[in-house]
Amino acid sequence: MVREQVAEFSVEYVQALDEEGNADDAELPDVDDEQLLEMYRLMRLSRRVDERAVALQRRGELGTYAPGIGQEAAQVGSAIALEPEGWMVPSFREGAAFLTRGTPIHRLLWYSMGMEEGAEVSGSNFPPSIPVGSQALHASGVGWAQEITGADEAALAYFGDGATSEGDVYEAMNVAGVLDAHAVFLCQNNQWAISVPRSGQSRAETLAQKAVAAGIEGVQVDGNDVLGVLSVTRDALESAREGDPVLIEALTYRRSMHTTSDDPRVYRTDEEEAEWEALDPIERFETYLRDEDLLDDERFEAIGDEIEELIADEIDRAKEGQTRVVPAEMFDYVFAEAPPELVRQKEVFESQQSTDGEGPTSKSATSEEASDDGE
Ligand SMILES: Cc1ncc(C[n+]2csc(CCOP(=O)(O)OP(=O)(O)O)c2C)c(N)n1
Ligand SMILES: [Mg+2]
Repeated sequence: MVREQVAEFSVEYVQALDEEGNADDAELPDVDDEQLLEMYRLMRLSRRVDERAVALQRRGELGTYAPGIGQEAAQVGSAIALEPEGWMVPSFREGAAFLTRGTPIHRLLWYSMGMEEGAEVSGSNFPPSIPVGSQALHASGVGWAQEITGADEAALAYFGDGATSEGDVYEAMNVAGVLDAHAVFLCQNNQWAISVPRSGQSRAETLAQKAVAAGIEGVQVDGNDVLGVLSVTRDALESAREGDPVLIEALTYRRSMHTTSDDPRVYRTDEEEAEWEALDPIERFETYLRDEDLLDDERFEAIGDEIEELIADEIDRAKEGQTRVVPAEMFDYVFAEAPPELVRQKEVFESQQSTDGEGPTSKSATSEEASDDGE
């Protein structure tokens, strides 16, 4: 009889900035001062956009919105690592990543206002993907194409902890491994999938180890440490460009609601929220920047003022541009030629709308009286 160990694995955890904002020089990525400040600005901008968007939804000016509050480091750090030519393949909570990739705020708002224009492919960014985990397969496809054409680029897929329980994500990693796809899979483990906690998602000690079955590398990073995320994602993209896909598990926390249709108070405790509040990614980075003499009170204020002004302008622009909302458009644009079943569903939907007396709506820009400053 033979009995021997035939495989073993371990998972590394990376952190460049600790919980108090102290840097580990060995793990610091190569970034200049200007880039550091830009990352900080993007993190604050994303948070304010989320706060304002939730306030707009509460006043009926926006549809469902999924804020990424608490996940700014995981998104900004990784999106900075992705070169502009690299493909971003997001899920539905990637506002900060979109902003980092240069998507204007009004376009993000249009998506939640029901304007198809908000879902257009822009630059090398895929539109948000609502079916959980499905976009991981799209990233494998893009990454495979890059391998075939010999492109020196890679695709970066975003998904959550909950998505790692979906077959799509396993399939995506597996096929990426087999085909040498230029793909990085970034799991933002924000501890919750709506009301299902991480412990209810998988018995696996880490989500990064889910890479092992696909034969690809898996690594864990402190997802509230923007510099650690940047460093790990850069390395992963470099490896992916060589045909070696990587799964990154970024440990973070969804500090706000799942979406504006959710109330987390019914399934989680104040103590847990307070614990993670103390680990906030923006404050940690701010401490680091102040210690490095890159940030003082004056600059802090100036960045905040500039952000408020930009968001106010962009909200106006979103409202002015929201000239029409055509719900039946949800049946368009996925297929070049709609399959018969979809054509049938669209007809039923449109006939129901006309009997309800609710045809395609036309909404003109409204001026706003109430305050929507999100406070
Ligand atoms: C295939 C599929 N199943 C269920 C849903 C409903 N749903 C939307 S988000 C979500 C939880 C996702 O959790 P996670 O992957 O951790 O991402 P997070 O929302 O935390 O960013 C579920 C179940 C969906 N959109 N798609
Ligand atoms: Mg989650």
